[in-house]
Amino acid sequence: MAIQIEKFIDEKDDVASMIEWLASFGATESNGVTRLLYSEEWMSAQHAMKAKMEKESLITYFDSVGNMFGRLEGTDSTGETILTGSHIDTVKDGGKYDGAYGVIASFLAVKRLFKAYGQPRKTIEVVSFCEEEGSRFPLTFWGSRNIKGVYGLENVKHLKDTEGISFLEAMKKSGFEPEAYMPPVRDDIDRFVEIHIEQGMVLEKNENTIGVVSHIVGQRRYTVKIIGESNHAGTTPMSYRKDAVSAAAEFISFLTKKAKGMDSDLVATVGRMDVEPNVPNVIAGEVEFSLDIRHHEEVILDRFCKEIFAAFDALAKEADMKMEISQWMDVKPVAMDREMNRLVRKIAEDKNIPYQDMISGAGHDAQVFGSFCPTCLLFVPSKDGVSHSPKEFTSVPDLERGIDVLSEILYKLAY
Ligand code: HGY
Ligand code: MN
Ligand code: MN
Repeated sequence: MAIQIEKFIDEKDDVASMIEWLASFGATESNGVTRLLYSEEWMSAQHAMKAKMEKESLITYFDSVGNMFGRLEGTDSTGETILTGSHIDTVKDGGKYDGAYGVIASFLAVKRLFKAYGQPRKTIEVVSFCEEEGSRFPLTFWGSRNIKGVYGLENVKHLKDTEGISFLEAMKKSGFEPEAYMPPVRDDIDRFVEIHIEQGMVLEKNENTIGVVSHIVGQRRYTVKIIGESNHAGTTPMSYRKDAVSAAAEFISFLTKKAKGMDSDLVATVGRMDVEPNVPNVIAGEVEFSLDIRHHEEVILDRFCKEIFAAFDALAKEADMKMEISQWMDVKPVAMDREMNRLVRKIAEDKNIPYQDMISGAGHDAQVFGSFCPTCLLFVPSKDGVSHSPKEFTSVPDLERGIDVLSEILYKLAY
């Protein structure tokens, strides 16, 4: 895959220009971005970001799964590294800021610190994680979970995307040879700092600019398959049908009512649905849908999942249909580091930037690191709380104040 990146290196390096520049890799007609793991757009974005970092004299490199790093060596030889960054992949037709802002902000913060103070005491690395969303293959946090040794090739060798392309094929095609895979586990990461758009409406509603995340919710994702019987839409009486779509509709309306009734912080989403044979005059023989369930308390997640799957089982039996449930994500709720959050609040106060503590309803790479090292996650506001959409937007002043606070945190940690 030929990567032509020279033309990108001399862009202006202010945050607004860089957001637009990075969004040009995978730009969609609706002014959104689709940059799926190991796609051409993904590859070009990683290489272009790498070239930017090289231009600022960072030592850049890829690990064996496509995480890309820009390293600013520290003077002391403890070997400990302060890692900062976010993910480069996006959802389909997503926004320009989700993940990308964190990579760009970390790069601009380190560039600013290097220009102002030279070499840090502790090494700082900017990371552009290869994948966080789970939007191409049914697996999330492929980048950060490799760095923490939670994932390896074992977890992906059977996976295929919706076009039937295997994970390993896609990995190889984008230049990361599975045969050459070396577990990119890092044990030198002393702290991890991520800045990200909030993707919700809390900060905007409360007129705050910085969100100091106390916890990131736990998340479980499943694929539910209902096997009925396809038949003629005109000649099959209602009582003789095994209609997979009407069964799925019953499951989903049960699930939605249950979620609303159990706990105001519980969210349950069916985002993807495939119907077979998916034609108007045939009763659906099969339906497969995704399930995304989140809460910041494990005990609520457990209770909700137990109750809905028991009910699904009973509904399937009653309708004399088969049901298969496969779980492909189970991320625990994770608390962020209190010490680092105290530092963030102090910095925001000193800079007169309005802030608040909050819980993250979105998943982030910070929750992978949070169980291994002191980690903090900062938010900047999302206009109207919209995200995972081309309408995603954050104002330039908010983007810049986020970089001000991030620069200060990195200064305190590494200089
Ligand atoms: O889906 C999420 O929570 C995140 O945007 N990956
Ligand atoms: Mn994200
Ligand atoms: Mn996202």
